[in-house]
This record gives sequence, C-alpha cells and structure tokens, in this order.
Amino acid sequence: PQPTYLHDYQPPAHRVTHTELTFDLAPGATRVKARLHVERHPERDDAAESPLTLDGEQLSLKAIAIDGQPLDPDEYRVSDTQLIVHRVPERFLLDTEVEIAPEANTALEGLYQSNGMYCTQCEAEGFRRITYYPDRPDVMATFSTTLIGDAQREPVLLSNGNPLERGELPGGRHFVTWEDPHPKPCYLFALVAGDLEKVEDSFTTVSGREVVLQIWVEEENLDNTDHAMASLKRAMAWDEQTYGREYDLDLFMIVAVNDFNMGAMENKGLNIFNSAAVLTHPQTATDAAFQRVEGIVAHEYFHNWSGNRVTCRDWFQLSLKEGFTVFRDQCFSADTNSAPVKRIEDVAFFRTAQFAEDAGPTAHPIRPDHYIEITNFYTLTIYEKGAEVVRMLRNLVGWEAFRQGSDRYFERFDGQAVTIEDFVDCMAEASGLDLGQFMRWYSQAGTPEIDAHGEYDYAKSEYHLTLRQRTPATPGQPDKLPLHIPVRLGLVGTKSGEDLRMTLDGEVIGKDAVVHLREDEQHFVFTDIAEAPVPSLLRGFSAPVKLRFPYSREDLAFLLTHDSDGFNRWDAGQRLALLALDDLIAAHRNGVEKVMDVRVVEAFRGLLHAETDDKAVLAEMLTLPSEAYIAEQQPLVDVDAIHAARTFVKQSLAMALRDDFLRVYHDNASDAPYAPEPEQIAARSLKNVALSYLMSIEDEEGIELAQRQFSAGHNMTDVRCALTLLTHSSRGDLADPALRLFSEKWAHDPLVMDQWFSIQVTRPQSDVLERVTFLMDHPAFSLKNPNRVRALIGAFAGQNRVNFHRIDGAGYRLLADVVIELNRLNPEIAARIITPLTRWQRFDEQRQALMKAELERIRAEELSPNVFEVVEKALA
Ligand code: B3K
Ligand code: ZN
Repeated sequence: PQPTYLHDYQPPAHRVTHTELTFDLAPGATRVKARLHVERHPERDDAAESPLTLDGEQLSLKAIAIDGQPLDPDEYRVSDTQLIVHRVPERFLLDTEVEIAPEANTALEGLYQSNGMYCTQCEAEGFRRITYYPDRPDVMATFSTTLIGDAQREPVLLSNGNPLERGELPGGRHFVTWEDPHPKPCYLFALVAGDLEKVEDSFTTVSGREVVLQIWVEEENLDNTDHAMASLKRAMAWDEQTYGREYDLDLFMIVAVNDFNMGAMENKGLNIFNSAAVLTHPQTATDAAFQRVEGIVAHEYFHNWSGNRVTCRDWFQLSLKEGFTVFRDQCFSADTNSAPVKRIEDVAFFRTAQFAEDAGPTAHPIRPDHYIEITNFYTLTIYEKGAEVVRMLRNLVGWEAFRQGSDRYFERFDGQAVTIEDFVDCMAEASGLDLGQFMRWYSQAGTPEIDAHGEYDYAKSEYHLTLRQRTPATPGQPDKLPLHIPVRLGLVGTKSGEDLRMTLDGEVIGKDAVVHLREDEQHFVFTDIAEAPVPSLLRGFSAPVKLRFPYSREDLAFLLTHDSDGFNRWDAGQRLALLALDDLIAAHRNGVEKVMDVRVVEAFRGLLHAETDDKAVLAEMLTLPSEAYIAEQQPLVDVDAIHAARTFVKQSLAMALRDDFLRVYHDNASDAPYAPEPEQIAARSLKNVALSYLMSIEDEEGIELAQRQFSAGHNMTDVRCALTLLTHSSRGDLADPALRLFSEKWAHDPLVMDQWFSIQVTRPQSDVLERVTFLMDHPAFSLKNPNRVRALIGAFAGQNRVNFHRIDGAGYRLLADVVIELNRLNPEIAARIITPLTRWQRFDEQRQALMKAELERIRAEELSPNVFEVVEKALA
C-alpha cells in the first residue's frame, strides 16, 4: 500500500452538487442506484481534460450511464479501488447501479448489518463501499435518499435530513424518501433500516423553532434512553448559549447499534451510536458510563457545526473538527459536572495514553503529513492533543476573542471544507495575536519537555525561574523547533501559604498568570517577592508537556495543602506518590526491604481529615497514579516492580489509615435513589476509593462491606466496584460466587457482560491468561463485536500489565493470535488492539525480543493496510 501525502493535495477535478440514492435492501442482493449531478471544478484548469475518477471498493457494477446514455465498456475502466470514465462533458448526470453485500461485511465500514439491522459507517472512507463516488470531504452535495425494504423486517427506514415521502410497494415492501438540504461530504451519509422502536422528545431552539428528537433502539432498550435524551437537550442549549450555535433541521435522530467500531458517528441529522455510548440504566451502567454517554452525545451533537456545517478539506485536517469538538465536549462536561474532576480525569488519561503514543513508533503530529490508512489516525493525538492545542488557543487569546474567532470561523466557512490554518487565522484575527510560532504545535510530533529551575534571592527579594524546553525526536522528525508554550503559574509563599503577587519586568501580572515560553531557554525574574515561594507551575495543565522541577517532598506536601489551583494540588499529590514509588521500585529491583515514606502517609492522613466540600476532588487525590502512568515515568518499564511497589504503597496507606477509610466509607454510603448527579457521584467515588484501600489489605470489615455492597445491588457503580474488589482480591474464595451470581443475572445484557469480562481479565493473579482463553469461548463473547473485543482482549492487554507482559511471552502470543484473526474480520479494530505490542522499546531485552517476534509473526500474514501500517512502524 502507498502512502497519501498532504503536499499532494489538489482540489477534485469534478464535484458533485446533488446526489440521489436508491437502496433496495435485500439479503444477498442489495442494490444501490446513484444519480450524481456532476460538474467540473472551477479551480482546476485541467478539469476539461481530466477523466472522471470515482472511488469504489468491493462493489459490483451493474449499470452505468451518462445523461441517460449507457456507456460502452471502452468508455470507462473499473479497478479494485476506482471507476474511471475517460471523457465526460462539463456538466452531466451520472447514473450507476451496484450490488453490495452488507451481510458479509465484518469490517463494519460502509453498509453492514448488526443484529439483523442495516446501518452505515462512512467516515472516513466507508462510502466507497456503498457506491462509486468522489469519497473525499471536499466534495459537498445535497442528498436525496430512497430506502426500499421489507415492511416486516425493516419497518423503520432512516436517512439524513427530513422524511419527504413514504409508501407501500408490491411484495410486502415499502419505501421512504429522505432529503437533506445541507450540502455535505459523503462521509456524513447514513442509513438505518430495521425493526426499531423510538423514544421521542422535542427541543425549542433559541429562535423558537421546534426540533423533534428521536432515539431509536431495539425494543428491550426503550427504558435506557432517558439520560441520553436529557444529555442531548442540555448539549443543544449549551451550544446555543456558549457558541451561539443553533440546530438547523427539524429532526435530530440517534440510533443505537450493537456492532460499532468507535463510540459514535455524527452523520447529519442521524447520529449512529455504539449502544455502549448511548444506553444507560442505574442497574446496568456505572457513573462513569453515564458521564461517558453524556460526553459522547454532546460531542456528536457539537459536530453539527464543528465538522458538518464547516468540514475538513482533506483527512490531514481531521483534528480541525476533532480537536475543536473534543475541546467543546470537555467544556460542556466541565460545566455540567465537577469542573476540576473533569480536568483531572482528562489529564490523567492524557498523560498516560497520549504521552505513550507520542513517545512510541506511531507518534505523529496533530496534522500528519502522510498516511497509509486514515482509519489509523483516529488517535489520541488527533483528538486529545488536538483538544489541548485548542484549549491553549482559548487560554492565549482569552474566551471573548476565542468566541469571536469561533463566530468568524463558522460564518466565513459555512458550507465549506477548510483547513487548520483557516481556523487559527480566525483566532489570530479576532485577537490580534501572532500565532505563527504556535502553528508548530500542529506539525511537530512528540511531547515537549520543560526543565524548570527556580531560586529565591533573599537579599533582593527576587524569584528567578528558568524554563528550558526540548522536544525529543520522533520517527521521521529528528530535529524539533521550540514551541510557543503558555505556562500558567503562581508563587506560593512558604510563610503565608498564599499566592504572592507577581511582578515581571516591572509589570504587575497578578497572583496567577501565564508566562510565554518561546525560546529554547528563558529566564524570568519576579521582583518584590517578600517571602520564599514554592512555584506552582503549569497550573490546570496549561500546555500538553512534561514539566520537571526538582521539588522536595516537603515542597510537594506544602503544595498539596496550599496550592490555590485544584489541579496542581492534585498533581502535587501525584508527584509525591511518584517519588515514594520510585524508591520502592528501586528497592524491589534490588531485593531490599521496602519501607513506606511516612510523608506520604501523613499527607494522606491530612487529606482524610481536612474539611472539604469537594468530595469528587478528594477521591481523585486519594487515588494513586495508575501502573500505566508510573510506567510512563520510568526509563525502562519493570511491570512487576511497578505492581509490587504500587500495591505496597496502597497496603501501607490502608494499614496506617484503616479507621479513616472505614469512617469515610460509612460517611458516604447512602440509600438515596440513584441519580447520576455530581454530588452523588462524588460521594460514591469517595466511598469506593475507601473500600478499595480496605480491600487491599483484606480487612475483614472491608470484605463484609464489599460483599454487602455487591448483594445490595443498589446501582451498577457500587456493584461493579464491589465485584471488582472481590474478584481482584487474593482471597480466591471471594471471586467465584460473586462472578457466578452476576453472570446469571446479566447473561441477557451484552453491555453488562462486557463489564463481567473486563473485571475478570484485569485480575492481577497469575492464572488470568488461561481465563482469557477460556472466556473467549464463552457464548457471550464474539470476535466480530468490537465491544466484546475491547472488553476482553483490550482490557487484558491494555490494563493487566503484569499478566500481559508475562515473561514467557504467552500474553503477547495471545494478542498476536487475536490480531491475526481480526486482521481478516475487522482491520480497524485489529490495528487498534495491537497497540500494546508496538510499545516494545520500553521493556527489557527479553520482553523486547518476545514482542518483536510476535510482530514479525503478524507481519508474515497477508495484511490489511491498517495492520500493515502499524506493524511496519513498530518494527522500523
Ligand atoms: N467522527 C467519528 C469518527 C469515526 C471514524 C471511524 N473510522 C467519531 C467522532 O469523533 O465523533
Ligand atoms: Zn468527533
């Protein structure tokens, strides 16, 4: 497979202004008729000589005509990937008819079947598996779509826009015609056909239009849509208030689908969702799932403007819509729930997973300059780092200018397919700021590292801060230029415990300010600093960088209690724990007795005794850095030492603070009816963190509480937590009875069974690999369903670090076997699930060799472009 390069971009020679589609859905014989209204592109002077080139894969062409005249075979050419018509007029109608096989489509791209229902996934390049078309986002057309199906099997026939006409047809068939008046690229096309039920509601927009809202699900899920519907309405109101964006059709539909590669898809007027990203019920979904649903519903809705009305010129610009939309959904969730916790959770995830991606063989800039398979670029870098960069823009220009820039962007480019420059230019114009250097964030891969040093000059009452930046080399990018990095900071007085007023270059900049790091190295002299401070740096994670500062443990304990920035208070606790963990990892490796750092114990005691009204943040502060995050900090990952050290810290804290954890548990237990609301969620998470400490030492009372919490079955958050703790406990007798009860109760609910799979395969005990193999034969498991694959294989390889990295290589072998099978069934999922194997550079030689051997074994197969691209990079 050949790469596509950004610098090769050219506008298409032909564009489509209107697209008429007719789908005749029939098992084994689905036919798609397309009538395209085509014209030459005015910006291509060679358009007159250019043949008409359309994309198409896995299609069988049955008929082709131009302006009603069937073409002779020598007038066109069909290959595996294209249809080329050699000579075409300036403006014409192209009619084609193809046959496709949705029932045989296991890749879940294009038109496929899930539980007998037809549905589509066209982003990024799935439409070419439906019909011949210029499958690129800069071709935007209005669509009119007729669906014909069996009235019994497919009573519901949905597509984008508004329903125009429906009727009966002979032979028990019926049809519906849909019209979407908004020009769109074909990646936003969608259809759904099947036996579905709907829940309906409505929303009145700010200008007084009534929009009908529908969520379509299989009948048994009708009770599980309330939260998604409420989230949708909140998101619609939020986008009006915050961004001045109003919905633009009379109907907005969401459909829940069981087999889906990603979370959801923002098709115009017809969002298609992975059922896991839309269905919730207190009995079956955890707080985290409720919040995830809210965030994804909002994300897809927000795309209606950031993505659909204004879309991407080409797929290299993917972060234009994804980074901006993730930023928008993050802000929405922060406004709706606990803002500091949302930030902590996002950053904790980002620093673990995106940093690892940026340091690995598939590192790429937010705007890559080439790809083999675009599906591989729906990454944490494009999405999450993209969102961090938009957040930096917001912080650099301020909210008001940012909003003005956003208005300008939507107005200027409405109905167009544009680039990242177009977006940043609007921000520069609205703010008057020069964002030239800032653009490097989009082209440079890798995580910048800042080394900070500070010194207090008692004689002069000055604080001297030096910041040095460096971005490590990444594949294909050996040399990096300095970035424009906003560093938000404060100086916390060690006597007063307060943020000190800062004066920089004679100008008072306040108690909390942003300094701009643009050079490789910069010195900042803060004057009139009356007392020795501890600097609080990178507040709120003001830039996606690694910041090192030689904090003493006393400094960190001080910031943990005194920093006015909630995020940095949490981060100080994480840094403090990491220092202790470092010592213990070294002790473990050297076979020396482990000794717990009392300063960490005292810091935690302080947290447990402090008056706090923010239980959600407290729960975060009491949570130790994950094994994955600890690993990120190590030069060479020793999974066993990390696991042992973290377990030791957890148990030491539990032993020293047992009574406090018990008290916290009881103080936060409640029988109130479940609601996924911030206060309840906070209390539950605090209670469950406390329980996890008690269970780490197999405290008798803790075990009893966990068992009671499990049997009470109050809500899935509590049940899942209890079941996890019982299953992961080293007391073997606790797991099986609970797991059995759970699976008997929930055998009928695949989303709950996914949790049952994940809980078991993330056990730290060494027999877990055999259990993974065993569970792969469980009737509820299927390699064809991406949610099952993620729940079982993904959770094992991604979260069970000690067992996946077993020194005999059995974990690697198991994953490679799965990748080889998935490569045939679903290349997109195969190329994602393989990630842990690609990170071999981080491990000892023995493991490196084992991991590489498995990658080689995969490489020897006949590979999809998806897996090929990843494996080649991993072995490069
Ligand atoms: N835009 C979709 C991405 C789907 C692509 C899958 N190959 C999901 C989202 O970001 O909203
Ligand atoms: Zn998105």
